[in-house]
Amino acid sequence: MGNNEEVKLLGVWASPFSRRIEMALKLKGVSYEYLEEDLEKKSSLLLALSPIHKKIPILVHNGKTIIESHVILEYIDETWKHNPILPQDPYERSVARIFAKLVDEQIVNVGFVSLTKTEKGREGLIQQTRELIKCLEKELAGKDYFGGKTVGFLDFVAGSMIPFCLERAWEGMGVEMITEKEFPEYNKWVKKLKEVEIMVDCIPPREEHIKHMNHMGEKIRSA
Ligand SMILES: N[C@@H](CCC(=O)N[C@@H](CS)C(=O)NCC(=O)O)C(=O)O
Repeated sequence: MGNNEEVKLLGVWASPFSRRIEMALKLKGVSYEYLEEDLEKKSSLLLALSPIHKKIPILVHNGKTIIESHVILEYIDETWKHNPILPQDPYERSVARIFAKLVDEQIVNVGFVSLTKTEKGREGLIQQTRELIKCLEKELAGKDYFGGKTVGFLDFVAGSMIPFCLERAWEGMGVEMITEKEFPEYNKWVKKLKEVEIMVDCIPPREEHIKHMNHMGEKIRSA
């Protein structure tokens, strides 16, 4: 698949936004060239491809540039139609998109702001994040994955962001965020994600990732 096509992904190893694109490409079996970016010193290719946004991930497919991870995921799904990523049913598809927005807008906003605070300022934000994650807990009830029996759009968005990024950041600060007792469905889902080869392939190495998130948090707090 994709042998005579040009598929390039500009990403960053620790970024959930580019990791989720790799998950989708792997699910589709599309071969791609991965180009690691340094966001402190963005490459001329990145700036040429995305002069306004200047962010990763960027997908290049046969000379066309696609940006914004949700848009890229939809593009991949519509271009390579086998192993669908989004639900086939229009209502379920809308639900998946709305939950993906909840993750990337609300949960990310509150969850990562907690990193910028000192211990005292953190607790309220952490509690707010937990409340938001309860919506995901409900959505997972009775399912293996958000996508049902197989992983899909929301598993990529939420999976790359919450257990394999945000929780690691909190862990670096000594906060146990989403306990088994309070979030049994969520924790079952995380275990199931670790059984999926394409997901495991895209999870950043744990210790290095925690260190990286800690370093970012310290940098923000001391700024
Ligand atoms: N909404 C974007 C977010 C992407 C994003 O925030 N990328 C960050 C890295 S994690 C970035 O490239 N930041 C560079 C910058 O802001 O200068 C998406 O879903 O793709």
